[in-house]
Amino acid sequence: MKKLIFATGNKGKAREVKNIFHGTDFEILSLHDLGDVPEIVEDGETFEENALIKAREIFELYNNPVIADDSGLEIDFLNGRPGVHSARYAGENCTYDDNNRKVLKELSDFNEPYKANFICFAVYYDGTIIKKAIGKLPGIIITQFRGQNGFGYDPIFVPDGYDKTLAELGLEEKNKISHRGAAFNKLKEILISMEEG
Ligand code: ITT
Repeated sequence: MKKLIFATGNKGKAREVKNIFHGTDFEILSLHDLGDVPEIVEDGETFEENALIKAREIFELYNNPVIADDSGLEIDFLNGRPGVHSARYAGENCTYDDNNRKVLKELSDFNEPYKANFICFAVYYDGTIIKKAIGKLPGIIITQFRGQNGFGYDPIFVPDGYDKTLAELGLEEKNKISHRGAAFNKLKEILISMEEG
């Protein structure tokens, strides 16, 4: 097995990405698995910059190939916010619930449907090589919270073509359509071909 450290402290993301790499020769270890989740200052202006900041910092710490993602929700009426600020949109130490409520409060000035896209920028870094992949999931924000699965904005996001929120879908079902599923499935294929030389 080839060890890949997933530079995330987000347990929801770790669960999803481990499922994507299940059955491959890659073993995914999250920062929680390694025991320590260092504070990383994500001060990039784009998802790409922040994903690379996380990957580089964790590579320096463990000297082992790393994968990372920076992701978020871009809402049309909010000019792409919360975007790169999705994790702490309602402030330092806020909960997912605080973020969801803040988004719904801001959207209450507009008329439905509230169009949005989830974006995931995934990277691989091994000290020399950088590989990148992006995934996107279009949908709408709804004003009622529905479902218990997933994390973050999942309970208020209904993907286009679905009538369930992401929090009402199972993990595997979410991975088949999600921004993270798309990005990491692409990255996985790139890494498998790299291994095959
Ligand atoms: P790491 O940086 O440690 O990976 P994080 O949660 O801080 O964890 P990001 O900086 O990439 O991750 O912020 C992503 C935020 O965007 C996340 O906290 C959620 O609020 C939201 N988000 C991203 N992907 C999501 C998904 O699949 N479902 C719901 N919300 C998501």
